[in-house]
Amino acid sequence: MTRTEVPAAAHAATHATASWRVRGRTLALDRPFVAGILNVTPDSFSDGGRYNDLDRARGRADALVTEGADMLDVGGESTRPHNGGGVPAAEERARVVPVIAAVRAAYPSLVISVDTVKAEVARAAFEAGADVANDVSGLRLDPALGASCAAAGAGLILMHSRGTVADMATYAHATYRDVVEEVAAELEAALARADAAGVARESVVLDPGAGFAKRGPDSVAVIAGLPRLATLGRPLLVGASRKRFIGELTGVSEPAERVHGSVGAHVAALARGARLFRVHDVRPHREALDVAWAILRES
Ligand code: HH2
Repeated sequence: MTRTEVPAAAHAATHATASWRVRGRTLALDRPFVAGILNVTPDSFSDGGRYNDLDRARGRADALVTEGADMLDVGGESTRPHNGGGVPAAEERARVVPVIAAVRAAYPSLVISVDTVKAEVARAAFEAGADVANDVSGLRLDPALGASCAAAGAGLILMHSRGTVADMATYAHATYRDVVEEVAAELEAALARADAAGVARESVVLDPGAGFAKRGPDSVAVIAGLPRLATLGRPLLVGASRKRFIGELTGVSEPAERVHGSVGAHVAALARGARLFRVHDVRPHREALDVAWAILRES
C-alpha cells in the first residue's frame, strides 16, 4: 500500500451507517453533521465576549442556522487555561439557560447541545429544551452527569481530555507513549462510565479531544487515528476549529483567521471516519464537507 491509499479500516468507517439517539429521536448521520459553536462566555479563546448577551446570542444562532448548522453547541464555561476554580454552576446555568430556551422557541426541531461538565447545568439545559450534553471531561469530573443524561434520554458527547477544566487545554497532562491507543483506552473507560450511569449506547458520540492535553503532533495523530477510535463502535465527532495546532501548521496566529486550516482538518477527519464536526465557521465547513462527502461515498 502506498502512503496515499486509504487503509481498508478507514474506508469501512467512512461508509458505515451511523445514527444517534437523542431524546426520542433517531438522527441519521448519513451526511456530515455540522455543530455550530455558540459560546456565551466572556473569555472563550477565539470568540469570548462576542455573544454573551441574549440578543447577540440569538443573532449568532440565526446566522449559524442560516449557514447550515445541524446542531448548536451552547457553552457557558470556557476551557481556556486559568488558575481559578472555574465558573460556578449557578453562573453557568444563568448564561446558557435563557439562550437555549430562546433558540428552542425559534427552532423547534434543531438539535441543541449544552457544552458543560456539570450535571446541574445539564439538567437545567434539558429542561430549557437541550437535547444533548457535550462533556469535555468524558464523565470524569461530575459523576452525576451520566445519570442526568440517562433520565432525560439525552444524547451524550464524551470527549477525551485529562486534568481539570482549568488545565485540560494545556500540555500539563500531554504525556503519551502511544497517543491513539491511550485515547482509545480512556474513551473506552468513558463509555463504561456512561453504561454504568444508564446512558443508552445509541445516545453516545465519541470525540478524541483535539487540543485537549495534546500537543500539536498529538492532535494530528488522533485525527489520523480515527479508524482505531471507530472500532469503539460509536459515531465520532472532531472539534479542530481554530485551535492552536491549526495555527502551528499554517502559521496563522489569529484564531478567527484559521478557517482554511480548520476546514482542511475536518475534511481529513471526514475521510478518516468522523461524522460530526464542531465548528465556529459553519458555511465553509458545510460546503467543503458536503462536497468531500459526495466524493468519498462514491468511492
Ligand atoms: N473544544 C472546545 C470546547 N468544547 N467540545 C467537544 N466535544 N470537542 C471539542 O473539541 C471542544 C469542545 C474548545 O473550543 P471553544 O469552545 O472554541 O473554546 P472555549 O473552550 O475557550 O470556549
